[in-house]
Formats: sequence, C-alpha cells, structure tokens
Amino acid sequence: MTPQQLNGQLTLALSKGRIFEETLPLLEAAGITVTENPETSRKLILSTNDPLLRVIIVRASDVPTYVQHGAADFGVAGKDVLLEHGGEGLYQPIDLNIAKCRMSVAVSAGFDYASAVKQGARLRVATKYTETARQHFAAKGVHVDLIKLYGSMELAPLVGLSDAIVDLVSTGSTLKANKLVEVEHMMDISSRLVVNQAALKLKRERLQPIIDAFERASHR
Ligand code: PRT
Ligand code: MG
Repeated sequence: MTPQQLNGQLTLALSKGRIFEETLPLLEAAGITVTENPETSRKLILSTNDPLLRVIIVRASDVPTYVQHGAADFGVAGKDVLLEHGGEGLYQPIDLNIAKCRMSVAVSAGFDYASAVKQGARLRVATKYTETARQHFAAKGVHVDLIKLYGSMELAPLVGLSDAIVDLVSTGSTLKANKLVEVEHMMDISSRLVVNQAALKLKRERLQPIIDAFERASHR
C-alpha cells in the first residue's frame, strides 16, 4: 500500500450482535460490504470490499473509547453507552435509528415503587448505567444508593441485592420472565454514529460521503 493509501485508510468500530447486524444495511447504502462475518470468524479486524476501509469489532461500551483516541475514525454506539462515556472528543452527527429500545426503572412485581418514592425512602438501585441513573434520580430528588453491575441486572431485585434496576427494555420479555415490572420510562435509546473530531477534519473527503449515505439510509 502506498503512503497516500495508508493515510486514506479508514477504521470503523462496531460491536457484534445487533449493532453490527443493523449497521450492515447502512454500509450497504454507502456501497460498502463487509466480507467477513464476526459471528463465525474470530478475527477482530474485518475487511470490506473497499481496501481502504476496515471494520474493528469491540465491546459495545468500548466503541466511544476507540473513536475518542483515534484508534477508529468512526463507530456506532448506543445512546446509553454514549451517555455513560460522556462523549468527550466525539462528534455525533446522526441518530441512525437502529438498535432501538428504552431505558427504564423496573422493580419486583410486589414492590410499591410509587409509595417508596413518595415517602422519600432511600432506594437501592442496581445498574450498569450508574452515571445516567445518578442524574435521573438527582433530577427527581430521589435518594438512591447505586450498585454497579456489569450484566444481568434483572437478577438483582430477585435476590435482594436492590429494590430497583435501571436497564434497557425492548420487547419487555426479559422483565416479564423474571416477574419484574417497568415503573418508569426514562428515555428512548437508539444508536448514533460517532466520529473522531480530528479524523473529521483530516479525512473529511473520505468520511463525509459515508456519513451522508448513512444519514439518507437511516431516515428512510
Ligand atoms: O452484551 P455485552 O455485555 O457484550 O454488551 P452490550 O449489552 O452493551 O451489547 P449489546 O450488543 O447487547 O447491545 C448493544 C446496544 O444495543 C446497547 O448499547 C443498546 O443501545 C442497544 N440495545 C437495543 C439493547 C437492547 N435493545 C436490549 N434489549 N441492549 C441490550 N438489551 C438487553 C437489555 O439489557 C435486557 O437485558 O436485552 C434485554 C431486554 O430485552 P427484552 O427484549 O427482553 O426487553
Ligand atoms: Mg448485551
């Protein structure tokens, strides 16, 4: 590869699963095909039909970090992840309208959340989203002890670790299967395109057409 080509190389950070799956049609709209499947390949760097564009596969919550530091020029991350990260060093041009869900407060079916809040009780809340939860309850004037978890939040109220959880809900079947009820809809969540601020200046010619194609495809 020539030095100019190396200079023109673009790296896109995606996570496996729903974000990868739902980003594929947007890439397709920009004329880009990923030539390897992350679900069957153990490779973390995937090639595309464009020799100057590669896709790296990282944990969903690590996407903003790779893009912030310029290890990826751009990436796709959920609003939930971006709120926790803080968005530093990231330009967020578009809402891609993919991987949609909502962030909610849920409790065990027998727990009277409304009364607990009304009485000013101190609530124990388990979540992966401690920053977003902290802001949400502070704005409502509800006192909470936040318990940081990395997954399976739904279990916490069932075994007495917490009174409530803050988690993402899409169909609601996970809550239902664990006899939890949604008591507050905090916000709607979807995934955003995030771009490294320096890359946007230095590689604008290459990035802008892809951003534009994503924008058109995500509003269809
Ligand atoms: O799974 P891993 O720990 O590696 O990371 P992750 O959970 O952050 O990644 P992934 O790929 O599961 O999610 C990536 C992004 O998809 C999230 O950051 C969200 O923006 C978005 N998204 C959309 C969701 C959901 N819908 C969703 N339903 N992320 C997670 N869920 C989980 C939710 O946490 C709960 O456990 O699915 C369960 C609820 O689903 P329902 O359908 O039963 O309500
Ligand atoms: Mg997950």
